[in-house]
Amino acid sequence: MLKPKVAIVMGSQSDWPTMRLAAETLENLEVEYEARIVSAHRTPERMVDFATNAKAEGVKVIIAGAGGAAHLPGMIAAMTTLPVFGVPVRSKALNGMDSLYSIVQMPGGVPVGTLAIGEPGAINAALLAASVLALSNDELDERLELYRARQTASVPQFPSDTE
Ligand code: RP5
Repeated sequence: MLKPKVAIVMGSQSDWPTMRLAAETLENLEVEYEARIVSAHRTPERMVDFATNAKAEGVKVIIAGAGGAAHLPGMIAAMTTLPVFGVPVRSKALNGMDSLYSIVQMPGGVPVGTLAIGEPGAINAALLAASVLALSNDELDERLELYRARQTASVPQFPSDTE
């Protein structure tokens, strides 16, 4: 059976409060996704199985979130040519700087599109995934245009003293 076109994977249940923002963003854009826990360290065989089969199963974009020694996005990217967007989850010890550095500095040849640390990164990973899919989906492209238009309309022209 074909999987949804976007796969959201994360290293731990503890990443879900962050990665849920990616899921919610995709839901708002009516993009089907599947979210699952795949750990590079604790479930390496699950990771290999996921990364090596994703393309054949119909996945078009992978969003991978992890924190700390965050090898997950890079390891997945090593095993597939699908676009991989990495979300550095904010860690307790180093506030996500470790996650960011673990994901962003891939050697030339194995790309991971690295997003911002934490929730903004999760939201933007979903928007990027939607942008990729919208290249061949006009209706989704219109929903993305609408998302941007609403965002623009929500910004007041002048600051207010009342929050
Ligand atoms: C990483 O270790 C996960 O991506 C998570 O961000 C971090 C901590 O995991 P837990 O100890 O909370 O399961 O693999």
